[in-house]
Amino acid sequence: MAKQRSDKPEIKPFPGPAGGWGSVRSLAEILPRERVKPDAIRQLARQNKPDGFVCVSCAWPKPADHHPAEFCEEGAKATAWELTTLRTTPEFFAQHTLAELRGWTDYDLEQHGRLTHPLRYDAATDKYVACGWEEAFDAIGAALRPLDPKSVAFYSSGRTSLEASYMYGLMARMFGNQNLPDSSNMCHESTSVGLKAAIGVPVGTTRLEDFEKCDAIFFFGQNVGSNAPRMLHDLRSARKRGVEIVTFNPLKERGLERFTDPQNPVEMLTGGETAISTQYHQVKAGGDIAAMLGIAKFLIEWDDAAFAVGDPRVLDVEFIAQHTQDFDAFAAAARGAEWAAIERESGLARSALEAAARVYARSKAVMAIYGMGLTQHVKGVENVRMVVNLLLLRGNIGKPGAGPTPVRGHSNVQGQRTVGITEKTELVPVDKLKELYDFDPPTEKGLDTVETCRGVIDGSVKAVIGLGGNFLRAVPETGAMEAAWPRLDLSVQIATKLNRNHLFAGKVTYLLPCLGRIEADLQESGPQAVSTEDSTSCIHGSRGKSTPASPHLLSEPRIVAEIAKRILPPNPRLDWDSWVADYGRIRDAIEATYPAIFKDFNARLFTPGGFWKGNKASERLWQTPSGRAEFLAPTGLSATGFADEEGRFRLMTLRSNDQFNTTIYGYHDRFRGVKGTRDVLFINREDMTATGLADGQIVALVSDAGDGVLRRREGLIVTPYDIPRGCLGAYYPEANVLMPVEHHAEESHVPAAKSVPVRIRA
Ligand SMILES: Nc1nc2c(c(=O)[nH]1)N[C@H]1C(S)=C(S)[C@@H](COP(=O)(O)OP(=O)(O)OC[C@H]3O[C@@H](n4cnc5c(=O)[nH]c(N)nc54)[C@H](O)[C@@H]3O)O[C@H]1N2
Ligand SMILES: Nc1nc2c(c(=O)[nH]1)N[C@H]1C(S)=C(S)[C@@H](COP(=O)(O)OP(=O)(O)OC[C@H]3O[C@@H](n4cnc5c(=O)[nH]c(N)nc54)[C@H](O)[C@@H]3O)O[C@H]1N2
Ligand SMILES: [Mo]
Repeated sequence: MAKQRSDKPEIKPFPGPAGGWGSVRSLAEILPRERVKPDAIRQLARQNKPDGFVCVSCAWPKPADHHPAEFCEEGAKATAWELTTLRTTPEFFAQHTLAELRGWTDYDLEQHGRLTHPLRYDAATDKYVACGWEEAFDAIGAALRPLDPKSVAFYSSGRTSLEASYMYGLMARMFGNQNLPDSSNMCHESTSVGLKAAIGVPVGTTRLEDFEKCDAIFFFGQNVGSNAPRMLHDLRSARKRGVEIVTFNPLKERGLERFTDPQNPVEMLTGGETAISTQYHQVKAGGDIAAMLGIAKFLIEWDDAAFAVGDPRVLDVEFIAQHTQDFDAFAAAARGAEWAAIERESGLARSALEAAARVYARSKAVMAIYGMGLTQHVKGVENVRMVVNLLLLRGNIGKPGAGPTPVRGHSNVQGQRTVGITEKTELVPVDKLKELYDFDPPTEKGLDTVETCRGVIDGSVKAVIGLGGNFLRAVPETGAMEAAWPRLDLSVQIATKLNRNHLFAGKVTYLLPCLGRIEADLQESGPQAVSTEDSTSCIHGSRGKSTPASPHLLSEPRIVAEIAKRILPPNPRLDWDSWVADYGRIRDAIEATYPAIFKDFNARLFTPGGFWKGNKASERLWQTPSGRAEFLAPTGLSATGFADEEGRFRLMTLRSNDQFNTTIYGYHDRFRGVKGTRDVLFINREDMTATGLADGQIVALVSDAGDGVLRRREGLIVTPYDIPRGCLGAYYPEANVLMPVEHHAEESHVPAAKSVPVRIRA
């Protein structure tokens, strides 16, 4: 097995840009390491192209006029990860007990390759054994049928196609619940809640062409170089037009500093790079509300002054009067905020915020791009509302080149919510479902991710089905969750590779291997395509062509249909088999359920650049209770949800440049200069000295949530780093053991992974 953790990790600053030769070298390492099939390179050429496949990595939009190679280093890694020739077979499981495998790292588990056979857990030997598909489905049905539907959770991860997601949500509702927790609950749920309340749509309002029309971009808490690298092309062209990019991030992330386009031979050969951010503000973790309020305070004060002397206004007063609600309360909060408190909470000087406000004031069209640095806080929804407040001040929503631009995570995470993966009744066309399928859809709110965790821990959740993902590893409170998992009556995981969730068995446990999106999916009517929705609400078809990793794999729609048939009474209105035979029929059903969005779905499936599902807020039609866009005065200046105390730090749990969520591709976080390890604790040098620690010393972190629960992560290497004082950084998911399940965003329940209260133990 290719272990590449080293005993002597190397931690030193990386001098290069994002992209550039570093990304080419990284690819040259990953392709052989995954021992990809010979056709992988041919598959890469089909990535993100019309009639090709939609990249299985991030959700950044796929342009209509694509590059010759419309993929990035990270996308290529994701493709190679799926097209590896390595296999995790029944022979492998015959050699290893789950107890033993629990001692392996996430990297080693997945690096062993694709799952090949359906597997049943055998408690007597503590091993997985191969089983037949019929046996698995029958046993799953037999375990589920007697359970109270309310005690079953149907988790899904945001990679799953629109087709499989629609079937999965429908199956849960027909079974009798809306317990549909998904990865979005840990991710952009703060966006879905915040934007919906503020502007009436749960998604961003911008599209790719807005990059060509904006004058400024405000960029909060998203690590573009690692997590949405294709956006670097859009940022680079914007910069070349003179667009100002003002970034707020506690860390100096390389992709936000400078970029060399690996697809531009001149840049590559001459070492040319584009500086990305024109201002870089190292805000404290949890300090964005204060920072944005500071900017708003300047704008409002300048506007007051302009008004007094009859100068042109700084705010878009017409827009505010015509389109918004509660401006006065927000303006009062901004006027009333003290500079000393703003500076303290944001960690930024008043002069720095003034510089940012100047850019904002002189720009006619501003995009606000953001990611997990805003959503994963106790006040994550308020963070999102502050982004909207800022945009509304100058009418920066619903005009070209302007608007909120949340950067979604998984390639179809936004789409899942569009087609019914949600625990919230108001997001589901209940009447339509009733009319189409002649049943009474449940109306009681279902369980989200945090509530599912609570339920697993307190025993009220008795079965968990996971359609993709690595639930047990991605959630908070992993210690208690792992301890509680064996009490489940049923644990079913549908997956492509072995991960840590699979190593915890319930009383009845199945691990079901499925096709990946890049693989050919052959059903009765012929080869099938699936579809996804990107971050800008464009819907794309995706056709896999690569030979499946094993002849025993089933597609996700087929697996869902087989489970559905075992747990639901026959329904003359719904023939699961015919849907599986031809996915076009699933799309017809999606169209029938959501006619406005999916009109002529099958005909439009392979529209270059995707087809847009529309967005009322971008037309300045506000589907809010007031019929207007809503300002919201923040309830406080800090997003952390806890008080500062001597010795208490704000831990940010971070992704490296060499992982996709819980999938660890390798141990090289190139941009941050970390090689050979993930056991790193980033700390400000002055904090390191003040706490009496030394560079390279091994320490532990303990949670400091004040709830008396001992949560501890050992073996972290103290690494002095350019990070604001009082903040720490460590890698996700290894740090999740430190996260209390109750430490989550207030309205959205997104675990507050970007400021976890911790203490250092030497
Ligand atoms: N290659 C790759 N691509 C991915 C993923 C991956 O793991 N690997 N994951 C996918 C998924 S599911 C998602 S959700 C996205 C995640 O992509 P991101 O949204 O970029 O998420 P993170 O990597 O967690 O990093 C968030 C950034 O926020 C900063 N930050 C932390 N706290 C704060 C704060 O309080 N304020 C501000 N302003 N910034 C802060 C961190 O320094 C970091 O740069 O990427 C998707 N794409
Ligand atoms: N501390 C901390 N915790 C976090 C975060 C954080 O920033 N910090 N981020 C959160 C976020 S934003 C997210 S989105 C979640 C991610 O949570 P999840 O989406 O649950 O996790 P992933 O790591 O993306 O899932 C990886 C697994 O998916 C399976 N898989 C891959 N491809 C396929 C496929 O095509 N079909 C099927 N059925 N399975 C497949 C593989 O078996 C692989 O092991 O984690 C959250 N947790
Ligand atoms: Mo995510």
